[in-house]
Amino acid sequence: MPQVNDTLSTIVPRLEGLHLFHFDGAPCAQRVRFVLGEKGLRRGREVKFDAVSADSIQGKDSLWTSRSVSLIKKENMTPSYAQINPNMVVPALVHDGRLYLESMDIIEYLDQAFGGSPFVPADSALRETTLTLVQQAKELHLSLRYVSFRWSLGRLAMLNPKENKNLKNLAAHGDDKENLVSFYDAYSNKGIPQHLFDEHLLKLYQAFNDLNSQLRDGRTFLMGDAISIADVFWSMKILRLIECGYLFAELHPTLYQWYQRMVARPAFQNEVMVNNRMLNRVWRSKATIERIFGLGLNNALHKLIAT
Ligand SMILES: N[C@@H](CCC(=O)N[C@@H](CS)C(=O)NCC(=O)O)C(=O)O
Repeated sequence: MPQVNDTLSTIVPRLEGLHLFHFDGAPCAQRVRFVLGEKGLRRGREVKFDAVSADSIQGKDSLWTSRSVSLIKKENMTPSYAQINPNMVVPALVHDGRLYLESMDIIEYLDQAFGGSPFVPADSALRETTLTLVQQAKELHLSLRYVSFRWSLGRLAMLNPKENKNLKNLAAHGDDKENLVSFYDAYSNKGIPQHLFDEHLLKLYQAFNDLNSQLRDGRTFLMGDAISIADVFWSMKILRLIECGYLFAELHPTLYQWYQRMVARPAFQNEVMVNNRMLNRVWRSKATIERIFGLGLNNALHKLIAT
């Protein structure tokens, strides 16, 4: 069981039912919301992420309580959230007072706890190949971060010296497995340099090319006939990159068709997109305008491929 046994948080043990600490626009949290939806668990009420009033801690049947942690307001870098998730990232799931971190472990737990068609296959050979593909997606997490921070956030998400110091203090008492300290230190000083953007955009392009080739045999999902955790991880990456102006339909058409099958699923529409549509439209409009002026991510990628 991927449960965290030694939480420092006084909030976690008090929560009844399902509570998800997440952010609407964060791909890592979107993965978990998607699987919750696929398992028939719907989003219930919204409460402040650190609320502990008698009403807010109660669980409701088939509904999960949404505890949004704003990455824009840097609520993930506050002492109360760092006690819940010492890595200071979303998502985190609590089920009847027990804490689960890491989107992959959370999805595996949801399979065990709520049944339904498994996202992590039971067959050991299939499980291994599925998790290899998930691992590949995880390794590209940093690439997505470099590309999306340079393209969409620019200077907006930089930390000021006080925030940077605060992050370092929190990390000194936590785990910082996602290396937020080194990332924000470099990014807040000089942004994301062009060479890193280019290198990571190419890495993503090559990975999507490989997936596109694999899907040419006509399979419905990445691992065959059944949807799996691999589909979940990769589709959320694509969602974010489309927002940045990456033209999948043009560059990886078979992969794009598979992605459309994911988008058409009710869980994608209801749990991934529902509160994310506005922001999604804003990013996509920005990308379209940039494309018209010959700027933007897709133009950058075309130049890189041509060299
Ligand atoms: N390995 C973690 C990664 C979680 C992660 O990096 N989450 C991002 C959002 S996709 C985050 O919270 N970032 C906070 C920040 O950049 O300040 C998981 O899969 O759960």
